[in-house]
Amino acid sequence: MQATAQAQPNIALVKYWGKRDQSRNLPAVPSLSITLDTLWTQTRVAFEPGLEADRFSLNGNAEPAHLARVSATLDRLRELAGCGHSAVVESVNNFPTNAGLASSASGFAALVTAGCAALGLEFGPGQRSRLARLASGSAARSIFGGFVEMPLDPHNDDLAMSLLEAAAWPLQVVVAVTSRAEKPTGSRAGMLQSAASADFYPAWVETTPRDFQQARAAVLGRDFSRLSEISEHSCLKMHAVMLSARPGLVYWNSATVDCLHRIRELRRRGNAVFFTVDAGPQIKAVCLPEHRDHTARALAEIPGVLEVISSGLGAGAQLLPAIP
Ligand code: 2P0
Repeated sequence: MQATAQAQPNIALVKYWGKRDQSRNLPAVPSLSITLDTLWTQTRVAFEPGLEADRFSLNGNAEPAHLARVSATLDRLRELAGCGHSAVVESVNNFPTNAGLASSASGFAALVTAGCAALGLEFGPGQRSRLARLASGSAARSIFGGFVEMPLDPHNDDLAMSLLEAAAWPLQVVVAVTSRAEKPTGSRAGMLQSAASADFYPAWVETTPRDFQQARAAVLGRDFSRLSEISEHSCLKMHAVMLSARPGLVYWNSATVDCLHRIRELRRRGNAVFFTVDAGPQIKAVCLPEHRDHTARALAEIPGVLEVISSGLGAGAQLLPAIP
């Protein structure tokens, strides 16, 4: 009754921000993402008869703050499997947690994949994506590799699905880490605050389906320049919504802004690169492979950039062999 799985974070190029149904955790807007390969979460789940309550550790430390969401996800799996045992969940991230690097995406995708296997639930990626979405909207996308879309489904619960395999358009991502601190406002709280108070939120919900369709077409047509334009627009529009909340949500620091300008300068000088920023201060530069090293060097030189991590596009969540 144990299994270990690995999942990678994904970076949204058309962002998910806001929910149309909180209890079913359904997004207010469609989203499109790329799954990374260098950053990962590995999670071992072991259901143990006689254990009094679930236990959760991250990087070797007990994490009571995250236990409720982990247990809620395990409860859904236990119900499906007819199992009453509590579980020990041990997770390891090889990147900063809760700092805008999509750790909840890789974390819950790995948890669902390992938890299903440990309980003998032989679910395909669609069913696991649905379970992951209930835990965290972006986690639904990390079940899949490469380019992933999550359209809105007006009749059913939304499911993420593969749009294009990683090998079909092997973009690179350079992540500039500008802070390792946990962000002050988590995504879930930030989304609720935005929906409740941001003047720009209705425009966001109205216009994102158009951005999604255009980004989808750009990916299928391998049109980097069009994808750059739409992705930067979606990112900046999401941050405009955050800034227009009351109180305004400012996830950037000065290095974030310096990186953003540097990436636009690199593009003006002929590099195929664009930026995106999530609910945190890290900058992600998405580029063609031949422009990766130059981009990484340029971002590493910016004061306030603590670390630069390069990644290709990777696979979806998968089981790992048991550690002997
Ligand atoms: C995204 N983010 O599309 C956007 C961009 C953050 C900024 O999806 O409430 O942690 O668990 O469904 O998945 C982060 O949202 O939120 C997120 P919940 P989640 O990647």
